[in-house]
Amino acid sequence: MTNHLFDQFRKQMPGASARFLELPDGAIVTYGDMLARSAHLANALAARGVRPGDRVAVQVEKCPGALMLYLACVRAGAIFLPLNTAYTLAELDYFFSDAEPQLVICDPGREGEISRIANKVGAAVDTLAGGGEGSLNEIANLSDPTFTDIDRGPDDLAAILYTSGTTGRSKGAMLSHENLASNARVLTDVWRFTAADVLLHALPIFHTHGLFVATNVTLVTGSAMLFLPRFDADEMLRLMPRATCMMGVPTFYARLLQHPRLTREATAHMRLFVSGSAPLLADVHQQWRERTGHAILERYGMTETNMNTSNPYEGDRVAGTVGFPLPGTALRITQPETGDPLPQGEIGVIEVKGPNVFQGYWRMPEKTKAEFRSDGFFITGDLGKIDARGYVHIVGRGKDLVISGGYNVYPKEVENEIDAIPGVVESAVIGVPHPDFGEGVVAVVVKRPGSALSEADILRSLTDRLAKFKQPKRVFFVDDLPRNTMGKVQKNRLRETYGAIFGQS
Ligand code: MCA
Ligand code: AMP
Repeated sequence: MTNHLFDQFRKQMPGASARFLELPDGAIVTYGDMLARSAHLANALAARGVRPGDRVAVQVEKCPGALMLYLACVRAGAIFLPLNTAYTLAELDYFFSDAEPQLVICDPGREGEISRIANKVGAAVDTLAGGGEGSLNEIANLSDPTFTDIDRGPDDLAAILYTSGTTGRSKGAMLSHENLASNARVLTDVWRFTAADVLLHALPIFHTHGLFVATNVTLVTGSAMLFLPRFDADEMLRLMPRATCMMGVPTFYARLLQHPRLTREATAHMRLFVSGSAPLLADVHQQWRERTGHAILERYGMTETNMNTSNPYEGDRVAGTVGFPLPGTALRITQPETGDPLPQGEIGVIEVKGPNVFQGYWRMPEKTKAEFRSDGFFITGDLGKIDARGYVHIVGRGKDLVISGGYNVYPKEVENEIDAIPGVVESAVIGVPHPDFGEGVVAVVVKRPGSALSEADILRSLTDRLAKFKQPKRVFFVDDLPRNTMGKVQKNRLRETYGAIFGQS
């Protein structure tokens, strides 16, 4: 039997007693523990009726068990569907109806409310929590500690990750075993990962960065992770002397720079700091270098493509650029409307092609077709250019997207929710500079004449509808939205008006 992705993990797997995870309290999960627990859980999934190709939707707090569940799904040939713990029931309802999972796994505290929406699509519900509680853990405890990995080829799906859409509807990006395996192998090479590495892991494990980039690179090298439940600057600095590398969103770096204990000595044991998911300010790059002596390595990726580019391990890590296309990934800059390649140095849309690029959007063949050129290049929607030395620069977004603390927020989705509030005529949602989150979400709203709606009313209405990170940090009321002659809302003018409200411009 071959299981394409898990076989890649097995290749470099060290002995059973080698450390895979170390928790903040010093508890260790060895590679042997990982093999046994993922086998227990894979057997539990099978016992719950999960068959190869079934979707397993998971919304649980970050804990070793959640990571084992990902590996159990891979081994069982199921499609892992991780969900941000911030998602509301309304958001989950959409994901379940679209993905039609066989099984939903959630925190024990949410079982009742989640069961109500999962049952609508005929999905069974189990629970799992960090302390070992939960119905799936109970079934796993009673099942076999060995499991024969299900046969899966390179093109079989390993995961579906939902990514919000410019139309306001989330799309499920289908990622194959080889999409994930190829990216893990390439990143291992370009970032020089070895079995001796210890990765400081504080990212959530329901998105590409923390789940695939960090975890899969660790697994294909047989290295270890210091596994934190969440980002905490004090904890990061306490553990850094025992780590060799860290992966983070720019907010991690901005927050660590606020900490007085961030010094050359505190980072002396580290060999690599990687940043991605959102633009890293050149100023943060510069300050980090001055305080620690390390040049942060910035890379660029997407849920649909895994990682596309990286600054070099050896050579100049240039602030404000995302480096070179990864080996095996072709990248070009084109004229957005026609797809015609542009001369070097000109700004256009970034397109990519390679084994890292996803298989399309779940049950959306038309949408998938629209995002690819006829020669197989995927249109990222990011605007960029390539400089004379070959470094890729991201200079803006062709898509209407806000990135807040590394989380994507599609304005259309938020506008749709605000427009549905009684008393609202229309709204425009924008991102403006924010000192902590990079960009902060702001809503500009036109209300009906005589309506007494307040900022607090709008925010209250969104509480059960949208994950907290998507909710506007501020709401402003105006009589009219600025529009161009075509009637399109001029968001650039709104960004100018509200650009300094978080104390930055
Ligand atoms: C939390 N809040 C946020 C965010 N996170 N608001 C806006 N944007 C956010 N990212 C809310 C909280 O609910 C809270 O609301 C208030 O803001 C302050 O929360 P705080 O305690 O300061 O936040 P935190 O819990 O410390 O979280 C901040 C964080 C976290 C550590 C930056 O958001 C995070 O881990 N981000 C990483 C996201 C990530 O992994 N992205 C990768 C996606 P209140 O006080 O009102 O309750 S993968 C990807 O993008 C591609 C593929 C790639 O290239 O990697
Ligand atoms: P996601 O949908 O969460 O996968 O987010 C992908 C988007 O994040 C990309 O299309 C980019 O707009 C953005 N992104 C990721 N890494 C970087 C980076 N290093 N610099 C600028 N934008 C980035």
